[in-house]
Amino acid sequence: MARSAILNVMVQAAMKAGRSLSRDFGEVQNLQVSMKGPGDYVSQADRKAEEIIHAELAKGRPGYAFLMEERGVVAGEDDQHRWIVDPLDGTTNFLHGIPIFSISIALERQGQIVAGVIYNPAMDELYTAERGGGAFMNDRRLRVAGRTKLTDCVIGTGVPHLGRGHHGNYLVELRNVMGEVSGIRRLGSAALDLAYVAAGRMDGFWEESLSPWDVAAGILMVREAGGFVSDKNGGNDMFDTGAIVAGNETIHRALLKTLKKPVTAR
Ligand code: 2AM
Ligand code: CA
Ligand code: CA
Ligand code: CA
Repeated sequence: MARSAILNVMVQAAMKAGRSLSRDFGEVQNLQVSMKGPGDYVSQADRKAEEIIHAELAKGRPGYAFLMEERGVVAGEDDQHRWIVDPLDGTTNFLHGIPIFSISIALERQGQIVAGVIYNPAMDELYTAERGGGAFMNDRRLRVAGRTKLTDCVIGTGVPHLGRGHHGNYLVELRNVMGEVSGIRRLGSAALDLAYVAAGRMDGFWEESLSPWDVAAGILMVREAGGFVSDKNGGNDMFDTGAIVAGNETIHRALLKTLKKPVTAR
């Protein structure tokens, strides 16, 4: 599979940052951990990885703007292009020595996501997608799972921290989904959750209170693997609402319906 020049720039940045994360993994005592908000930790590992990605992308495509989790907005002269970067998705896992974390890099052109890279350095799994060009894990083409009955499905989710807005309603959603599926998984990296849906490892995924850097690359990954992604109303406002629902066409629709159900009696 030949990668485009721009995807190569993104892959190089992700792999270089991945080497930095791998060096820091297990060194939590040296990482100056602090809390940004309820349950939201940041460490030197996040900041170093972000530094590397910023430098690599700015070198590869000078002038593009950035939206990065730790630095925030970095303006660029080029108003057509924007990088959306999460240097370490799954910081909580990382700091606990759980090897489920990733780097997520997306490129927007005129407001449309055109390329995405998600990399899990601990498992050396590299997910790439380009608009119209399909999604890949390492060199293997990805396709979402084909299951069509929720009862057969493994569904990923993110459990919102107590301080996050929709915490109360989440328990209702979880109970409703639990009652209809074969299993629930909570990986702790929204970018990897979406990559796993693209790879057909999980049949679907939903979470709320996410930020653009958590989902930008993953949205393209799932769509390029033939899947469907929306906000909780079936619209395309994932960045503004922070909510995301993903799966193949049938499971995506079924999840949207289940998530709207009121509390069910037991
Ligand atoms: P992070 O590790 O980059 O912060 C897990 O449910 C997902 O939610 C991850 O993508 C994680 O990204 C993000 N996340 C974790 N804690 C969060 C918080 N307190 N507020 C918002 N997002 C959070
Ligand atoms: Ca964070
Ligand atoms: Ca994140
Ligand atoms: Ca992060």
